[in-house]
Amino acid sequence: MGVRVRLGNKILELVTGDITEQDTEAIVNAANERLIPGGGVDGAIHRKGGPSIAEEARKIGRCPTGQAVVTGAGRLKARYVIHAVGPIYRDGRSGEADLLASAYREALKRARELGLKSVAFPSLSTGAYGYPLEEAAPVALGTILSFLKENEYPQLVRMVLWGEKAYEAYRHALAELVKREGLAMEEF
Ligand code: AR6
Repeated sequence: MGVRVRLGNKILELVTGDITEQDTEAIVNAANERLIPGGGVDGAIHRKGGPSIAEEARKIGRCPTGQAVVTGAGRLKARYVIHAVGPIYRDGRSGEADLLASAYREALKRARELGLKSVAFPSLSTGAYGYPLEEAAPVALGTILSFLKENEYPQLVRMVLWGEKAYEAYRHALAELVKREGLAMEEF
């Protein structure tokens, strides 16, 4: 159950749930620059996916804020984990929005490079990194929607929101975006 927007053969959808349970070809991790397993989404992915993810990440080494790198997904259903590093929120006037948009865009580029049809994202930066949900949601969804318009892959982007509060913030932001762009939002 959730909401979706269609752009030709491409879909952006919002659901509540757990990112580690997704059967999309890739899931995105809310990682840190050192790619060292932490808490939140990152902790859940490494716990459930097993040690191979951290081993691969260690070989890559670092990932600057606003960038994204790929590893396998260990024991998870997905084939790949795309580790994206969102910004730590300070005051909203320190380039956070640009860095957050970049983290989403770079993760989507990794999916495109791999020719993936489907990818699932958590709400980057809105946990330990302190980005307010209401500010993060329009940045995240605007970036994803532009990317879907301009690229053939991925074709399905699923935002997996942890709990009703996050889901409502994203649903509200999507409704605004859809209105502005003259698109239609469907419940499913
Ligand atoms: N599935 C989907 N969303 C989740 C899940 C889950 N299983 N668990 C939490 N969330 P966070 P960040 C939501 O803290 O803010 C780590 O230590 C959560 O409610 O995971 O980007 C890393 O190593 C929140 O809205 O990521 C970094 O050091 C969102 O996912 C740092 O935290 C993101 O919360 C990254 O912080």
